Amino acid sequence: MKINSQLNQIKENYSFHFGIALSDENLKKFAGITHVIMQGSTTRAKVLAQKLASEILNIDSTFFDPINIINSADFAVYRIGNVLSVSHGMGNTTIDTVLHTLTKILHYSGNNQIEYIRVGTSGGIGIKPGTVVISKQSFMPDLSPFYETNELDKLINIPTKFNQELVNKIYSAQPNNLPFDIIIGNSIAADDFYLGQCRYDGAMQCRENEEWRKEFFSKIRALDIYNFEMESSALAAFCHQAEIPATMIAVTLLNRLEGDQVTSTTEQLAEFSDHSQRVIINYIKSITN
Ligand code: R2B
Ligand code: URA
Repeated sequence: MKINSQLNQIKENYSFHFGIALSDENLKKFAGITHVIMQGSTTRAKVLAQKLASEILNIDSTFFDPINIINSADFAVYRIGNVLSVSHGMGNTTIDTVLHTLTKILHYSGNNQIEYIRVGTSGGIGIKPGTVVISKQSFMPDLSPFYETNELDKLINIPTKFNQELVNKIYSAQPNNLPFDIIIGNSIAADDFYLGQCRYDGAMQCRENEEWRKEFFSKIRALDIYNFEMESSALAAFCHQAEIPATMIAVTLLNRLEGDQVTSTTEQLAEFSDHSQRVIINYIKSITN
């Protein structure tokens, strides 16, 4: 892990976004971590913590309620063995704040070798809903392989390639009889769910028509892009700079060639969410057993 060297001269006693003192007692809770699994919602982070506890630590989840080790209305962090199950909210800007906050704490706690994996949901392009995509590379909406962000008025570009070795390890850890499709491909991180992904069902009307959108969708498939979501470029860029192996495992909730609305039932959505969580559990089990 490569961290800002200026941190050595800055004394920090409190994590504002996680609402915890950076005391020895709290830092100990973050020591010895090997994997950080990130999902959008606090509920999904807790569900994964329960599943990991039962599948990796053999804890009967009927009698176990994971403890959130931070104190924030926006985010949650659960620890299961050497794995953290973390929520990151929605969008590149939100996950960026979580990445800085968490990585500093992990650094102060003496961690050095950690993998970061986002386990998310996405909108598929031309693939069956429920398919899981492991990302090799994240693209900006303009199809550049760099996260473009601003340091005040200075535009900066950071590469958005994920760690290929980690991608292959996760893929190889899956059994042949997975009851859903899994592919390795590329992803686009859009600026939002509606106009950013050219949806016609937003409160504001898109400028572009269906013909233009169809052409764009065929163009991105030629770049091996299979899904839209909203956090992968910030994650890839952050981890590229920090030299943290990272990727994203995202299930597709719909096929954008067939519509804009997510029409699945609550049960189907829970099942889809279980697909991407199953993939990460298989991987974690393969390296812990
Ligand atoms: C996937 O789903 C969310 C939008 O509904 C967003 O956080 C993402 O990347
Ligand atoms: N998340 C997204 O960002 N887009 C979708 O279409 C579905 C989930």
